[in-house]
Amino acid sequence: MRLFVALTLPDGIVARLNLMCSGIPGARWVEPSNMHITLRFIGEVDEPTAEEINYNLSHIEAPAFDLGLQGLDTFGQGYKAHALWVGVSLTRELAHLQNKVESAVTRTGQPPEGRKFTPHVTLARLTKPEAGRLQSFIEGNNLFKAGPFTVDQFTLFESQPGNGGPVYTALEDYTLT
Ligand code: 3AM
Repeated sequence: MRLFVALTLPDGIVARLNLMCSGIPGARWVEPSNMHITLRFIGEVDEPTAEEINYNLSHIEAPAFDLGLQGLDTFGQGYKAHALWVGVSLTRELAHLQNKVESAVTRTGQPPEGRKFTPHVTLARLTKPEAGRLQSFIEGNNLFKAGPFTVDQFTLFESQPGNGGPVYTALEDYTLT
């Protein structure tokens, strides 16, 4: 099974994000029900490993915290941009939780995440976007701001391929104190 750990977003914020999702030809917009903040992409694991990951995640003790969304950016630049996303404030509490999740996952033998943690909500995946259209979309929406909202849980998701893109299923929620 293909797994990842993420934070879900309040419905009102998802609705506002979804309102932004048009106006870039060729963009593959993320379904509102799929919007999230990834803490750790795990990838393909067997069932015993998934159970071990679930066990470790369920023993994480961390406080609930507030989080805000702000601004737009891309992974990759110009016509090489491949993901368009809304930024997430990297607070001390978020970094703390992400560290604990990383350690819970790597303790099961998964390779460590090599990339710097850039918390974000992906709005669209892009393939060779027209740079001008992308730039004007970013300029037109860059003042986007949402929250702060309270994060009081995190979630283990399974990702399965579907006809209209991946289908994410929440397997387990873990409460923050
Ligand atoms: O939070 P986002 O939408 O940016 O891109 C995938 C998505 O991130 C990412 O994991 C999240 C849930 O699918 N993802 C998918 N395959 C990946 C990989 N091989 C990956 N992240 C890193 N390496």
